[in-house]
Amino acid sequence: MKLIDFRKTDITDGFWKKRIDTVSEVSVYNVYKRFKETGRFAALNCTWKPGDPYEPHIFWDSDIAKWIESVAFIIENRPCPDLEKVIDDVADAMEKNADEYGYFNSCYLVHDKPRWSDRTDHELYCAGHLVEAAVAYYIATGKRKLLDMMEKYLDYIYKVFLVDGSAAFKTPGHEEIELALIKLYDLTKNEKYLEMCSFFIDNRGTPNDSEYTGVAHKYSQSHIPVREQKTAEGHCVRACYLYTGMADLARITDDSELFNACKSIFDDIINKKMYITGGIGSAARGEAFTVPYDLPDLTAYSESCAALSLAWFAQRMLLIENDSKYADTIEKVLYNNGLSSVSLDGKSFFYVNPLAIRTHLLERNTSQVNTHENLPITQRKEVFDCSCCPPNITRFIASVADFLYTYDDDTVYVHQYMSSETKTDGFTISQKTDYPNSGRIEISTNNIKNLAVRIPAWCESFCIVANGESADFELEKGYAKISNLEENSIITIDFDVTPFIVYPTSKIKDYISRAAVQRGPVVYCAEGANNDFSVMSFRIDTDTEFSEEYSELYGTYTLTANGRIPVENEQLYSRKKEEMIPAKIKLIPYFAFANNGESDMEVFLHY
Ligand code: FUB
Ligand code: ZN
Repeated sequence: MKLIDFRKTDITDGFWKKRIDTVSEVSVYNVYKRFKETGRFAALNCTWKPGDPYEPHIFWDSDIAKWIESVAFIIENRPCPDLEKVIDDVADAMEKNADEYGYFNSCYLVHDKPRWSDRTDHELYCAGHLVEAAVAYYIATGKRKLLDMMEKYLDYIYKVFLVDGSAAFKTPGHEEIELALIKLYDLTKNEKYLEMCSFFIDNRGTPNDSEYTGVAHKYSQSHIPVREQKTAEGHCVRACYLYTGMADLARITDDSELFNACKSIFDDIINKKMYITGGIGSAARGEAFTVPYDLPDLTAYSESCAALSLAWFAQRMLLIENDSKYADTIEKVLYNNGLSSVSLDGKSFFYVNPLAIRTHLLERNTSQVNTHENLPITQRKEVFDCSCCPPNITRFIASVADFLYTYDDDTVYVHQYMSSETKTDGFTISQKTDYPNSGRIEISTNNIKNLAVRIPAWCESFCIVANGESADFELEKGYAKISNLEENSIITIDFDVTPFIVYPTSKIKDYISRAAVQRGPVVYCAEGANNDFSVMSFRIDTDTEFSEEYSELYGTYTLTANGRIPVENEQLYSRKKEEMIPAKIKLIPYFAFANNGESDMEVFLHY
């Protein structure tokens, strides 16, 4: 399948337009300011010396690169000459400081450390992000400086790794360059980039991969060759960046062995290791996947970058196989962990996205210095020492329309629902919808023969009308396929978005006798700030009716549900069951938690 690039789509209004506006008007400027204040832009001048403040860090270049990419995506639709000037200055600084081979890494250039000596030091990771930035900036502006520099740099990497084999390692400790090489290949069609991508993918976890093989290196997916990997292991962002590159390579080279590895890894994630919010990563230690069904809410790691990387992995799988599980996963990320990563005002970010906050436990963190509980922070921040997430979120939201459609000669697949207008390759398609607030989507098509629309996994009842009549469709792997459309057609879909209860499997021990609430794709949570009782001790009536109230602030509904709370009592243990009295709980979308001060929060409520 082919992707309809986000550049061909205009998100016209509704839920996502507001998010894109906030990212374009607030977030991207705020991230710039914070990166400037913290020395990240100045580092590119490579003038830092020991004793100076703001010592360049091994992946600051990648922070800047993701920010550049975000701006490049934004200026496709709205000019930002001020930000473009910043990028041009970055390109000048890089050009000035790159060495004769095109090598550029602001951290390595100012430190006296031999290059390509330490696999964990992110040189290839930074190069990969800079390649992505260069491609995006070139596409947006036609300016070649960054792109030419990165092509020269890649020639050097090719020589060091593929020709001379002179680096101390074969594959990067943090994957990223693999998928970046594919983006550059897509732009240039230069086979050399495919060869490099295969090299980094196929050497991983083999005896060639220097001393980094063995069980201990599940962390960087180096325990066995990637084609033999069947389960998602190790550091989640590394993992999903690798899987994204693997799926890209499998598609382009028609490599079914590689694709099958991706398939079983993907299934392992969504069936055993994914949070209801689309988050991944159950352990702070190693920022990693752990064992199946280990999905603690309070100590969830669920790094923002990890959820985004899962969405990108799923998107690449959709280009190979039309199965709605991929787009369902993307939708989970979009409306939950993806959006919770950024505050409603667009200024601050979560790195870790927990599914519960119990404020009284925070004391445990501070009472004894040496027994840190690793509880996630409870409020978003504008910048982190390790600030990989903020510019990742801005580029993700700025290019969100990338998730809408794929197509081939026969059929256009609609994966996500957003008010939008798209013009591409001889056909047009537009959507009018207030999704996810309403389940109604009106799709207008021109010159599309067959249309396949995703029926979300959460949806139990829907109807489809094509050109005024109840549509004939075939259900195939989660898509309703409507064939032989008229040249100009209007398809109206109605999904039932009545709120519902979600029961987790009891294999997830943390959630036994607990359930979550969802409305359409949006997962809800209860916050202490909106309820005058402990949200953890609330028991929800599983047959509750929900009442809904639209919130301008959230851009969607808040819900109220019925249940019970215990009557206050002094006994720590008793032979008598606690007395319960009726109570109503207010629920807000999970993505909006922690926008109202520090507060308890629960996604899974007891029943
Ligand atoms: O190492 C670069 C980035 O920093 C990773 O992707 C994140 O998990 C964070 O550790
Ligand atoms: Zn991150």
